[in-house]
Amino acid sequence: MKKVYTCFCTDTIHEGHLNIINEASKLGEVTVGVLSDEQMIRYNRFPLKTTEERVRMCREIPGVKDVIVQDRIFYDDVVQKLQPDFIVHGDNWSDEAMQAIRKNILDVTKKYGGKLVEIPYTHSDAIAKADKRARERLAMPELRRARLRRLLGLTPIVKVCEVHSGLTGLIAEKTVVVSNDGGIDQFDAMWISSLCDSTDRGKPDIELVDITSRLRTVEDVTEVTTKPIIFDGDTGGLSEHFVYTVRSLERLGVSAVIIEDKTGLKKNSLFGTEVKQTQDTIENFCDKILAGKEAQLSDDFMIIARIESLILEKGIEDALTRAKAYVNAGADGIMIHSRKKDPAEILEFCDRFRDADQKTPIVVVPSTYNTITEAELAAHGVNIVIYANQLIRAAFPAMQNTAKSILRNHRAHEVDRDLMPIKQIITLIDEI
Ligand code: SPV
Ligand code: MG
Repeated sequence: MKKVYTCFCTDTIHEGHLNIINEASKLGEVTVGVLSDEQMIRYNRFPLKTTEERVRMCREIPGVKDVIVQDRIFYDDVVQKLQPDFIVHGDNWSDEAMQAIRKNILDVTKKYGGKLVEIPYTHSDAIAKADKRARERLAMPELRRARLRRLLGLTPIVKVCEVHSGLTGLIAEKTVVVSNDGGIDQFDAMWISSLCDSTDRGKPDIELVDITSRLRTVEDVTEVTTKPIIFDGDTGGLSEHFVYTVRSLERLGVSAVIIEDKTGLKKNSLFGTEVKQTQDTIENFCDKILAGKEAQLSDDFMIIARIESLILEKGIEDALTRAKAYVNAGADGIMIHSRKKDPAEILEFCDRFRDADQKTPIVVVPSTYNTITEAELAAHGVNIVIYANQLIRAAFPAMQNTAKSILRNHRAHEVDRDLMPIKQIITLIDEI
């Protein structure tokens, strides 16, 4: 009997999968690989069912002899172990990630004489609808909100991209690449930055954009995405106001709010001591955290305390004292910020904080110390990395140069080669 292998990364079995099993069983005895949760989130979408539930689901498919967990998106390990005569896959190699997987299968099967059998993909309205529904379920507030905590247990470091609109939300949601180290990667979550939300409205980052407008941005993003959201709550305002913000964010399905320990007129942290900024007292800030935790209705929402001691040059001891106090007051995580180019002070803080506290998640925003890699941050105990402003910093110069070119040339012809084709912009929203 020949050995046949196919891998599923799905929560629901539909006629397309049944067709694959049907075709596969004509070739021999079928083993189904179930892609692990850890790999599903790098390559596909967040699974609605756990790995174990998906294994059970595949065991029930008639014609399946065995089910195993495939814990890498690339087939090398599992195929070298099983040495199947045939690997069966749909012929829907539509993007760079899928093509990298196909190349990997061809490379690994060549080594021992296995064969890739490509089955025409089953296109049907029912499948497309089921797939769309499954995606849309992920956007439901209860499901979306809980997923940040689940991500913390699933991946060495949660990668978060700044978004400030529906369009940037779609970029964070849908961009999947083959990374330079050969893996497949995508962002895990989104950051609604106060800097970028303000900048997009042409306003300074001084808590001038009111909370109702900020929540409108959250809604613009939630309407078209499914990934978890971390909201930049600035100082949180008065405790009496912060409790309303917490409830509103929970209702919208936001997973976490980060509030910073500053008071009075807030300025962007990256100004550091160049402008007047006042750090809150430990007591006041702890009271605010406590008020937020008491107001919170769901178990999964997180209030993360952001420490500005390094930004305001108060030193690591002060940052560590505050971190301890904020965790004791109920903070579900600590964000430590720095505007140095060198990550040394951040790493020292993380190492010392981790020595005393192995549990509380650490969040960092490496905007200035941007040579550090995610793996290095994770090695120092960091759990969440936020890329806080790169999308808007990319967009502004591109738009400004376009405006300049039109003015200089008294026409738009010269700049056209730098732009997305008209045909693409009118279909973009359906395609991305
Ligand atoms: C933001 O993105 O708005 C932040 C991070 O709060 S920073 O701009 O570095 O202060
Ligand atoms: Mg901010």
